[in-house]
Amino acid sequence: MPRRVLAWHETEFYLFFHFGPNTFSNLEWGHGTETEDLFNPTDLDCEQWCRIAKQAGAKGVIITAKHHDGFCLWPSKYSKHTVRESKWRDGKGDVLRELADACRRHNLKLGFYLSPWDRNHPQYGTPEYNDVYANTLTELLSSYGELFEIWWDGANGEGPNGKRQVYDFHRFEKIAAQLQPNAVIFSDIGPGCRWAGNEQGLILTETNWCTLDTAGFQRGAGGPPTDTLNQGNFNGAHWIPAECDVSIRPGWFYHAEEDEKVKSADQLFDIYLHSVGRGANLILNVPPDRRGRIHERDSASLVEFGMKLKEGFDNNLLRGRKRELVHRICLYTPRRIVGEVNDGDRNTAEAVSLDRVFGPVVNFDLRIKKRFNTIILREQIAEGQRVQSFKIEIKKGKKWHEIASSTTIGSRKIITFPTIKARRLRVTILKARDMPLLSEVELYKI
Ligand code: FUL
Repeated sequence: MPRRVLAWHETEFYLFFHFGPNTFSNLEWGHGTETEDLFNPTDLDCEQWCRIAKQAGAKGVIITAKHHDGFCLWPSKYSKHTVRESKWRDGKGDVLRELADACRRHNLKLGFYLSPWDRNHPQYGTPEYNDVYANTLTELLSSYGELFEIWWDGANGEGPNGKRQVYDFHRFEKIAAQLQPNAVIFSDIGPGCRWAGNEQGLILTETNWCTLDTAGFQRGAGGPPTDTLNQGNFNGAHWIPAECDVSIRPGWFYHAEEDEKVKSADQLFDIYLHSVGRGANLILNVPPDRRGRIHERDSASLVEFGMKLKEGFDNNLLRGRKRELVHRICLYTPRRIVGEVNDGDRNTAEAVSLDRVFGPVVNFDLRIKKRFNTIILREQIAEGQRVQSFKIEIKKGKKWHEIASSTTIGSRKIITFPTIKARRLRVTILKARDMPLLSEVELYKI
């Protein structure tokens, strides 16, 4: 599996910034006819965006470099509808430059949303627009340093001349691969990662395969059914993991009337458990306001959420504890993947034998009874996704009692249950398509 894919999985949670003329017109889908002067943030502060992203525990950010209205947040050579034509900073501003610099200072990864649909560009709906998009993409991917993701939304409406575009995605993918070989491309069907089929940020069931069949499907209206996008395909031909997108507010862009509707830290945490905790990545939209700052309400929720994450997952009760493996394992040694499931190292894994005699069981002894309510399992996805079902039990007296069971694991599975007190705990892999490789098992009281 390419390094960029593994790096993408480890990025796990990042912020999305929808920002542009819609921020000032109060629209969600701008018409493309807005005057450039409409875009006029009074106090743009990308430092503040990045500080808050860090406090929330995000590892990166993605911004709408261009949304459907066609307005470019940077002075693109290939458009006349950009920050350059606006009075903001006398036409000398560049939002992407400020954000890229702030990301570098804060060690955050960066990605761009470049809407293929363009309601402003005069050539949209003609073959020439594919040249325009290819040039714009080339400019964007060569000017702001390394990117971790490129975002292609599925919306494809009509342009100013009433025509829809037939996109040359194949050409765009080639440009991306050449200029940003470490970036993963998001769209409904990848090729890097897939839309999870809803905008609530949720994997809806316990099952989430990173593999997907894309043959015969297209981006946008021609995509796979949303439940397939949500769960993936068990025998899917391509590694196209799910990315869950959701906004901290009802809309994607900032609207003052939604200030009272910002999701709470608890709601965000619940979304996290149902996205990252089900093996997907989470992209959480936080729209900057008309000042060009993240609104106080949003930042309060995000900072509290970040603390919940940090404190909740700070003390892994299995670290340093004696772990017994009931059966022994054939040590699996291609490359570096030998290690223990409670060594805190994502890059080491243990093979759990599916041998019928010994049983595919990993046992933990906490030495004294402890209270806990959350378990995290991680699979060594560098070798693929294998586990189909598993259960977790605690020992009460001489008997084992099941406290939870589930299906897939993948990059990360977080299972929560009412707090219990126990000394012995075991994880049993019930079904797997191949020898299960667990890289981590963690236990918490959150
Ligand atoms: C969709 C767009 O139409 C929405 O405006 C928003 O950008 C969302 C994330 O993607 O395709």
